[in-house]
Amino acid sequence: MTGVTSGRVLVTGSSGTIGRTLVEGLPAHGYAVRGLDRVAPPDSGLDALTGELLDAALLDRALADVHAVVHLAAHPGEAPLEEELTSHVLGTQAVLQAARRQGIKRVVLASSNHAVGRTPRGGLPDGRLTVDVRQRPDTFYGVAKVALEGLGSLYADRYGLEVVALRIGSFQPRPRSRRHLATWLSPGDAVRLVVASLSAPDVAYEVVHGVSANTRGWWDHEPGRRLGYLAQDDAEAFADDVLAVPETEQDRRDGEFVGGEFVDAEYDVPASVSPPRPPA
Ligand code: 15L
Repeated sequence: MTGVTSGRVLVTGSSGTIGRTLVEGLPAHGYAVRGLDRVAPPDSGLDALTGELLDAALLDRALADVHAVVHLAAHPGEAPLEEELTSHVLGTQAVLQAARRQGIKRVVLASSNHAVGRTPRGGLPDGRLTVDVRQRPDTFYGVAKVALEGLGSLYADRYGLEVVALRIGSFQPRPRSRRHLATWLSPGDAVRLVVASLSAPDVAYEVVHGVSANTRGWWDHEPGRRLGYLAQDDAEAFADDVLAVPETEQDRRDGEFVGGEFVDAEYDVPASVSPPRPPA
């Protein structure tokens, strides 16, 4: 199996923060980008469609003449379970089904560290977080990301799709907290990570960490390296600024679990709302 090293790539969530970074960054690596988002793109020159992921006809149009998909579109934080499942699970299944219909094999999925966010740092072998730890969500958002990974695995095993699930840390222009000194994913590394995920040969189903080469990082880089992801940025370059702000109780708690503040009880939300929002 060869990877996708050129051609057209659909980026869902192309108006979001990571999406805009990929729209800008992927062309330099030989890809033509098509966007899909419920929000019209800020760049009117982009080949883009606007609408909802659960619109199968729209997805078929979006995936026509496309060689691979990077699926980012979803609600990026905590919400009631119905909303999370609609956004991450039904939305992802819609994309995977459309990829099958259009004969597209390579699909990169945006998972999150919150799929394993309740993992305590203490007690990890060698203090390293590996991608094979028990799925241990810290929120309904994390539960939905666990299910997204499950769907990716199912579509790889059952239908032969080539799926890379990215457990993304903290995607930010620059690290803003002590936790980010370990969890930061820089914009440049996000592009490198996606390029590696698209172009790596021999992918069936892979989970990789989406973090930069942070001096204070503790998440295993090996699965990413195997795909060819060589992170270049290090949050340490911003450590003086971050550490100039006095440490808070939240900072201290943030270091105890993978998911940082998502683990806190304040992230609890009402168990039910109606009606659920359609996915981004
Ligand atoms: C995520 O998955 C969220 O989408 C983002 O809002 C951040 O909270 C990030 O994780 C993080 O853990 O820093």
